[in-house]
Amino acid sequence: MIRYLTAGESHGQALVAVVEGLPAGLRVTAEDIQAELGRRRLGYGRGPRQRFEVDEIELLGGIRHGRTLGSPVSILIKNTEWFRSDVWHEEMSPAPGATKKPLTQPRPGHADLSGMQKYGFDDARDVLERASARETAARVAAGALAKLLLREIGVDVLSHVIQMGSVRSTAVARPTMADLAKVDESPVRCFDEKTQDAMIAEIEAAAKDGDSLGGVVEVLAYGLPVGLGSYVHWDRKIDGLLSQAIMSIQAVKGVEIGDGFEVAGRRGSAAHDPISWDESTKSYRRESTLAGGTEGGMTTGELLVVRAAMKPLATLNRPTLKTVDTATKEETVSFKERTDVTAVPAMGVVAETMVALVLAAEAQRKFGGDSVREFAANAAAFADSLR
Ligand code: EPS
Repeated sequence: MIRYLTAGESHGQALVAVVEGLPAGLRVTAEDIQAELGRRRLGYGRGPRQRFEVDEIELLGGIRHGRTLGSPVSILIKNTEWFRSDVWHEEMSPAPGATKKPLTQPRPGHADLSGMQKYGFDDARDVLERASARETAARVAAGALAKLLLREIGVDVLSHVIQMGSVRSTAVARPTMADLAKVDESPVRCFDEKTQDAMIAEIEAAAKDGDSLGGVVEVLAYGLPVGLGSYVHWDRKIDGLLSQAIMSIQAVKGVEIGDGFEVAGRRGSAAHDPISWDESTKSYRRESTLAGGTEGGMTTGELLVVRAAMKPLATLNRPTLKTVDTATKEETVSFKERTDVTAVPAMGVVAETMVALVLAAEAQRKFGGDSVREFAANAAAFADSLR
């Protein structure tokens, strides 16, 4: 099964992703991974760093002649920031030494203070360099491989922004894979053209005030097989696995499967997706998507709908947040850095990644196979058995 690890700090030399457990024979090019990394940098409201980070990768192992070997895939993503500035060579040097500028004004809402206390650091930089959402570039590289594997069994994962700050889209139409280019072209990755401009205005207003914004993204997975996850044990339920993966994304504070929160206020008679038989495809259908494509901890084979709510970033340009100087214990304000106004559009791409990694791992658990051919044949045989 797919397992992966990321390493690296935001202003260190590079990020690394090691992805283990992919079957042999999966077609992969550096461009496939590069394209996903490019999508993660999209979005109105990102800070100056995104203008020069290129997320250039090197494939260090596990891929030969454009195909996975079944061995761990190792991907290096250089941090342009480190290469263009001597400051970071010194500040992030692995050699013994000490910084001349410890950060001692932890930001409320960031990992800074709890991280300093937990690991015994006097400098918030020891925490923030790894807590930074820069790390998600390595996840997206791993997720690109998961998406390619899912595509072998006809599964596609995409996302769109449905809320930016207080502006929420009320459109019911959902994008399909054919619409993904259009979503990515939207400066806020919003499928609903009517709401897009209000979202941009919301970002501009927050930027003017030096403030930040959160929001909500919706991740959709099309073409899923029935039965990923399981009802038999709490730790095998697909909803639980997806929620953990989504909640692991920096600044995400809420997750919803289908219309989970809205349905809580309905009566049972109006809260479930009716089942019908489709003679043309010889398959069962759910007539609505309230449950978001899962029942009893398993995929139903319908559209998977997962939402992620992101809080506004804790680094602000202008307004100050009250904190305490950890060196003097005196009241002060959190340190200011260049920052993004919002990272919600980028978070959507990261959320796709996390969903794809969970689905790919669970598909492998169900269908097995050391080669992609074996994996796909097992998935096809299972689909046939249901007809
Ligand atoms: C981040 C702060 C900003 C973001 C960064 C995440 O970086 P910096 O402090 O270097 O300006 O741009 O995101 C990325 C670099 C990225 O690639 O996503 C933070 O504090 O989480």
